[in-house]
Amino acid sequence: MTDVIWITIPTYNEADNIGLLVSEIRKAVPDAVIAIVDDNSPDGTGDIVEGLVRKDQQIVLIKRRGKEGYATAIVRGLQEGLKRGALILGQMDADFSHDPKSIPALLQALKEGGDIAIGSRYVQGGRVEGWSPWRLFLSRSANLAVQVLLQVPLADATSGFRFYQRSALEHLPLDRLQVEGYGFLYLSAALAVWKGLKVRQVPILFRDRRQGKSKLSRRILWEAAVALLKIWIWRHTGRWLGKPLIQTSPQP
Ligand SMILES: Nc1nc2c(ncn2[C@@H]2O[C@H](COP(=O)(O)OP(=O)(O)O)[C@@H](O)[C@H]2O)c(=O)[nH]1
Ligand SMILES: [Mg+2]
Repeated sequence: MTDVIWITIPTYNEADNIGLLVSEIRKAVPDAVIAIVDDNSPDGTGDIVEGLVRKDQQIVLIKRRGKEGYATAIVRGLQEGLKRGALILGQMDADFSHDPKSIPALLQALKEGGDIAIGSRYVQGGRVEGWSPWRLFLSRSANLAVQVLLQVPLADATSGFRFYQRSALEHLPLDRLQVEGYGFLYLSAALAVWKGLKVRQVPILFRDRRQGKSKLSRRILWEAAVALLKIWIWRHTGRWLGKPLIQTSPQP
């Protein structure tokens, strides 16, 4: 394994997407290691990936026992990449919302000096296709709230299509974040900005998923909103309201 570029893909019931997605990523970045973190999907996603692993040594399957959540799946995949010595580590969804054809542009942004490249829907040249006006409004308002309350000058901090330099990831305590889904995404982006890392925003076309169902629920949306308030209070008072969302020491 060359292990230079490592792409983490969390999956839960993505049997209709994963095979084609992997082959499209292969075309876009022939040398990348593609690491799929599957939570024992009832639809057999893991079995499909096992078949792919047999044909392609640059595919890795990380199996977890059950549905443990998006954020911890991302962390697990990225940590495995760090352990195996990857120099550039990325994350993207399995449902074709994140187009593999955009990966080279994200990698280029790192080459040009970025510590992190975020595929962004809400910068010039970026776009969302297939969302209802309501869903778009929610996503845009969430990002506006993050910009104003956390003072993070990023158009799309809730995007899950990203690449990190190894050194940047080593500076970010992602394994200590105690928040799921969108909250995990904007908090990790905010930490990068607060630490002075260079975050590049690369325009992407985001398409709503074609196959399967969204797993990020209303509960996770609500959790992300409450988390925003808690983080705001913490930044202004130094105290957490309730359980700290950033643990002081790594989890055992
Ligand atoms: N391993 C794992 N992957 C998950 C979990 N929840 C969501 N995912 C994956 O994370 C990605 C984003 O989830 P998705 O349902 O598309 O969320 P949405 O795009 O916000 O509606 C997809 O690749 C999902 O299969 C989970 O609990 N475990
Ligand atoms: Mg999706």
